[in-house]
Amino acid sequence: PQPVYLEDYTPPAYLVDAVHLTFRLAPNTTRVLSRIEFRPNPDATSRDFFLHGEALTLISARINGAEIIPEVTPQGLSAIVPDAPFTFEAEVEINPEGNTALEGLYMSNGMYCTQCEAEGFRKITYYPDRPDVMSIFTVRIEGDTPVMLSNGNPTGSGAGWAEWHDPWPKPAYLFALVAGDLVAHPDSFSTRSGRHVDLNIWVRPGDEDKCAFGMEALKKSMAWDEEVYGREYDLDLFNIVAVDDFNMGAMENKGLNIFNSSCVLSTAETATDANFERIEAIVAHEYFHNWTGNRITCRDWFQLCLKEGLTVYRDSQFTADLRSAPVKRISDVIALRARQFREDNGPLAHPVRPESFIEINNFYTATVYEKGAELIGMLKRLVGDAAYKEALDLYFTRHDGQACTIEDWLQVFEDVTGRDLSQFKRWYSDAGTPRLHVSEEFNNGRYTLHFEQKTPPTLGQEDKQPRLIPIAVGLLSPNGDEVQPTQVLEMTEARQSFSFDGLATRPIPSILRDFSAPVILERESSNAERAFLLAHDTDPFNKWEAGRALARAGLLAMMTEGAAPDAAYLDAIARVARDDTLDPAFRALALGLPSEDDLAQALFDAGHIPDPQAIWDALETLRDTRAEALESIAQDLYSRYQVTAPYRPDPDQTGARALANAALAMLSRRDGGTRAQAQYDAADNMTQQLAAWSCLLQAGAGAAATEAFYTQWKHDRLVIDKWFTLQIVQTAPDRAAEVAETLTRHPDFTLRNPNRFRATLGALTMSPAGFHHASGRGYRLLADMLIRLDPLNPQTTARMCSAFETWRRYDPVRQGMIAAELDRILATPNLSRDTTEMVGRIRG
Ligand code: HT7
Ligand code: ZN
Repeated sequence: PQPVYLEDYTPPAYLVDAVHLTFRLAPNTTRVLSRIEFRPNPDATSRDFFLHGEALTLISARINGAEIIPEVTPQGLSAIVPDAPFTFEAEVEINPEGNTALEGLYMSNGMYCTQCEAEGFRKITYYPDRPDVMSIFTVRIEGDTPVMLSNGNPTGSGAGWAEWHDPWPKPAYLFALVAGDLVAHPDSFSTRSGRHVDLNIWVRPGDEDKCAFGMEALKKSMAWDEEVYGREYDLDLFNIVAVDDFNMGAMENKGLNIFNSSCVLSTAETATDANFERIEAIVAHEYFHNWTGNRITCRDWFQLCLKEGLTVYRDSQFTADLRSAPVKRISDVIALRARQFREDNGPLAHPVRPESFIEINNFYTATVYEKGAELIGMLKRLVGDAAYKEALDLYFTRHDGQACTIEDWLQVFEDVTGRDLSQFKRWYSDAGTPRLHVSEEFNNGRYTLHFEQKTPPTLGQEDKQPRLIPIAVGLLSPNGDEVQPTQVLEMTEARQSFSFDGLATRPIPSILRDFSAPVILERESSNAERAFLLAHDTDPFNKWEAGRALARAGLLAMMTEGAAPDAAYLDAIARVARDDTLDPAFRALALGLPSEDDLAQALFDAGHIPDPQAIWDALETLRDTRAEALESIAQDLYSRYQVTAPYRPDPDQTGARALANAALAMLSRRDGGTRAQAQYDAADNMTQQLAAWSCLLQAGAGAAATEAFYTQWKHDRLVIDKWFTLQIVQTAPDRAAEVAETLTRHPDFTLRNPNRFRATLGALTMSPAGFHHASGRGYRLLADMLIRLDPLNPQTTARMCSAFETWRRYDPVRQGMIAAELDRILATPNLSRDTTEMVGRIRG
């Protein structure tokens, strides 16, 4: 397959004024009748008429009522058409039941549903399946299911049929249809201009009691978008449907969002605090797309970050407003480093706006989403809150109803501020994470920070020009007072210095506060200074960062110098744990340790070959030592932070449970799991039950709970996903692959459900010491399963291949084993385009 290039963009030859679709639903033989009103695009450079279409059986086609015999290939249909507006009609047959790729129209547990982003509509009917062709959709559904839904507003229904009309022009990727035996959890919302909106969450019968939290999240999102961005909802109806078999989290189809059931269904008994928070964020994310994505969409898929980066940024703001802003920022940076920095540092590195792709589904990445969101945050920091608001207002009025580019986005900021943002644009075009080196000097009351920025070469981008980096800096005096409040330095050169005058003593700098730019900060520091910042920094992010750096330095010394666990770290972290003035959720985060992957990269950067088992051993030693050193603190926290009130997934209770369960994890290393067993037996919610079971497994005392958990929850797919995952992540490295392999033979394991595949194989890759075990069994198992999954579901297969992306940092034996597995995958006959592209890029 040939790559597509951003620079080759040409406008569509024909525009679509209206499209009428009729679906005659049948599991294996659904008929789709289309009537599409085309008109030549005055801006086009060609008059060739081509409609995308894949896996369709063409029954008939007509132009202006006259039957035609078009030229049909596996990619689509071409025909000779009039040089004036015309009507194109077609009838095609498709097979939803046989569609295991979960793209286009497919069936999940007897329910018909669609997934059209990015290029799935072409599996439903012949159409110009590109986001810059926006049209008004009218849909008729015929079938024998009780509920039949599509986008927009219902316009009529009767026995065996329903009709829908969406008044807002949209690209085909936002089309949706759902039909099945569904029940609604209804509610309503009044917009600030007084529009009454009916809201529903549609679920399978039996799941009605799992919708209340998602519905509250939806109403909060609607109110927040009005208040913060001035954006109102624009239809009389907003539907959400929960689907069990889904490739990703959720999809923002106009007026008919479709959700992976794991991202919307919840009860106290079945979902953890983390699940609740994720559900709230995803409901918000999809809702926010109504303006950033749907009303203003992307001109082409290279512009994906235009909607995704902005919408991730908006959902982060929403969570920060509703919950704790510092805790949200720290959690986001942990995730950014774990997924995006890792991607940017390996063979899958690509710009936030890629310049070419073979399969667009492979570019729904942490770089496009999370780094894309970081770019919005940097812009806001650079122009200030007021100008950001003005620019967004201008964006919404200027581009409503359009398919836009990153140039359009940056232009509104330039117009509002008068700034030239051409240097900032490099953040969109250049791959790789900049390394920001800093050294300092103090002379006669003048303190100077010398910065140097360098971005390592990435494939096809050898030399990188300096970027505009906003660096938020504060200064502390040695007694802990802040002598320079946060100031944003704008670095534009490869090397640049900034001075602060009038200082009585050499200050301690707090650099990159709030993680003001997605860079790797390189600075010589001492453990004493890290402990000082952990104790005194007024910036919560850098306070947490100092603790993390202290832990990492200690772990690296253990691995490279055979040092004992660092007493300075144990001391400093004990002080944080005991400090009741600090938010419990912050303290729980501070008690976290660098991940195995994080340490592997740190070792690699320091010139060592990381040994996954040695990393795991060092972490275990530190955890054991810390459990001993902090035992009485842990006892105190565990008893004081028990939540006795009825379960609520709110920030206060969530923070208290996080801290108490961090304490339980320490205590279980001392008491063999006695307290964890008591918590397991008494738990009335999943957060407490899962935390307790996890501690029991860790303490080697989890067998009874493992059995009891399965017996209690075997009827609930989402909870059983947790059962698969936890057993694997809590198994010691030498047996993790074996346990995962055994679970792939469990009767509840299936390749047809992406959640279950991720719960099992994804869990193995989340345990680096197990996945990278010297036996190579982890690599073999993953490759075997990817080869089996690929013919069924290429999208999920390709995404999971990224487990191999860090392979070049390991020793020659591991590299040899991984290369052999990658080659085995690549040699598989009929390997999908998705997986071929991913494995090819990883293999290099
Ligand atoms: N815009 C959506 C991205 C998406 C997707 C979702 C579900 C299944 C397949 C998908 N392909 C692309 C989700 C979002 O970012 O909101
Ligand atoms: Zn999105």
